[in-house]
Amino acid sequence: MTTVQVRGLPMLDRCRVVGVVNVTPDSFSDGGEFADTDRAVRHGLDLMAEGADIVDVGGESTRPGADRVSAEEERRRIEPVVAALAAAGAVVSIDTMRASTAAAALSAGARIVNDVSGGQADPELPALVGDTGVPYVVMHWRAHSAAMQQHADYADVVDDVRAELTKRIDAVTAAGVELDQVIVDPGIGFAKTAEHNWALLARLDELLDLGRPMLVGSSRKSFLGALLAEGGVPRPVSERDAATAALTVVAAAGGAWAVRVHDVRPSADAVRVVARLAAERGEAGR
Ligand code: PMM
Repeated sequence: MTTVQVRGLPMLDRCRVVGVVNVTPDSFSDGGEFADTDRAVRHGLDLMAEGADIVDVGGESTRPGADRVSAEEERRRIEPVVAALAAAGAVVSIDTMRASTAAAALSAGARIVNDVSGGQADPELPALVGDTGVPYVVMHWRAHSAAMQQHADYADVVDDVRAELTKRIDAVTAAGVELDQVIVDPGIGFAKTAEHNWALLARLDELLDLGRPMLVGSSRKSFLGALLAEGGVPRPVSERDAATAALTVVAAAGGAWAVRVHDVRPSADAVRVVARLAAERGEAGR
């Protein structure tokens, strides 16, 4: 169990649940469904009602093979959604690799920056996070989505991810981010095969050695579709939520600080079950 504090966020006796609000027409799991502002806001409010501790708003798909959207389009998508959800009392994180988008979201009320590139896509983003002092999710990442699966090459995926995350922590702290702002993320599905994802999930404890809180995002990803395939046909995205909740149990019991999921209610229940058992065993919160 990690009891490491993140600056500006309350301690909790359980793993947090981050609900996903993708404001994109092309995201792999809920693509198009919430592209319009009102629907995205309503979706975020629903996730809060289901028990999300944080809502993560993103305007650019990171689905394998996805092309980038312009900074202007990304900002246009996320700004009103962030503003409405923050006004409704949500703790909003902004899922972006761009400093300009993050700055707009922070002005609109976001309180956390979730950078899937771990500071690599836009060197101005770590500096902005350093200046503003907000919590910063630093994910393991090797390349933009269009090319990332060509980079799924590791000697030992857990050792390599840990070493690369260590370098990213060093880089963002050199750029002005304080260590108590940093949350790490193994980047499940980003430049990784299904085998790599399973190895990381089986050995999460080795990533906790980094000494920072860890966020895990496995929700509905294709390695679950492959695991549950029938007759060679992957389980559809819409039918991967029970497996996702099972991984929430694994991550929470393994000491994760947060899980990032699309279907909030089952994971919100799961983290409470895990916390109750941890309390029964006399283990500390995080
Ligand atoms: N995965 C996706 C998007 N953003 N952010 C973090 N920190 N960790 C993740 O694993 C992650 C992320 C891709 O999933 P989506 O397209 O369903 O949102």
